Amino acid sequence: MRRAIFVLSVIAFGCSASAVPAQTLKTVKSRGSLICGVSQGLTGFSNPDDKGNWTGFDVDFCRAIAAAIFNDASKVKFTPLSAKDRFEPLKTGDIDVLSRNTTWTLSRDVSYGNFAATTYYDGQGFLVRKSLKVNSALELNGASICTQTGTTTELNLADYFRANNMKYEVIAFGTADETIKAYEAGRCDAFTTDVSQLYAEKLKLTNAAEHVILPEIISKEPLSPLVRHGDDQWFDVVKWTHYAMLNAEELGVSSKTVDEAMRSNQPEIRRLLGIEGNFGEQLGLTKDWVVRILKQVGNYGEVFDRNLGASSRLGIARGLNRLWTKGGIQYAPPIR
Ligand SMILES: N[C@@H](CCC(=O)N[C@@H](CS)C(=O)NCC(=O)O)C(=O)O
Repeated sequence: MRRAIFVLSVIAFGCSASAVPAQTLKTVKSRGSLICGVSQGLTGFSNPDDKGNWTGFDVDFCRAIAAAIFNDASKVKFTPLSAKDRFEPLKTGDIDVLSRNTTWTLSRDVSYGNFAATTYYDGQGFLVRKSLKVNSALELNGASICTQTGTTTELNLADYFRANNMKYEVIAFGTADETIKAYEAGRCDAFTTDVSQLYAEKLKLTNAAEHVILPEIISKEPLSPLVRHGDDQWFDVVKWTHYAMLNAEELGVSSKTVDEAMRSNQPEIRRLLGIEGNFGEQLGLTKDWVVRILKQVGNYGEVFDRNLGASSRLGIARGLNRLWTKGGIQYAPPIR
């Protein structure tokens, strides 16, 4: 009998995909911090300063998860990952969530985990020197193009040139820094990546005004945080962190107005802030999970604005990332 139980448990546990526990929320709570995979340095999304303090849109997303869990947005350890090596640490359990300007694609969804929600709708573009006198990507026939390995960027580039019957030479590097430096040194005619990243990398050029982003957007790059397969509770926590921040913006509740909003008699606001219902508890969190996020990190619009938008060095327009009520496609399911 005991042997039978042993054999059964080997079948049940020994044959599972990996040794990583399925209960990530429990693991994170008992560890006392969230481990968040980010880029190796990309202004606006995830970037460390000289003291090792990380800032950015993807960083704030992890801080929001930590705020919801611990009521302390600082309880996050950031693990910088290259484009090529970003997925493995999720599988092995070395990170709890990948929040690294990562495009949601079918094969990544099948192979690496669950994409929680599109936090940023992006698309791929090209940066060229004005002196090249090129006004459209369709004039890049025969050009050499700098890009980064292990990205969707490389694949879209091949598609675009093939579809338009144009020739090109790709020069690929392991990091964003190497890629932009090679472009600046004149090793290639154009630099290609997601447009948000073109804005970020352009800031590193000695004379940014001599370069221009071409008008074509050649792909869809829905950027999303990624969690492991097989842990629905954690998937929900990460997904609803984004949706809570979006719903808060839609309802006009921000870091500045949250205290006042606690006195609101609007049912949607009362549910958002945990005054009515037990939505936080349903996720394995506390009633005030959204209040914690809003007080410590802010709503979606505030996070966008300070890292990527009008109040940032990048100055990227909200564009597709406006709320659905304002002409964009950011739309959150309701909290009820
Ligand atoms: N969204 C694309 C591109 C992501 C990507 O890694 N882009 C580079 C180009 S700027 C980057 O973020 N590099 C930062 C780094 O190397 O840490 C993808 O998911 O494949």
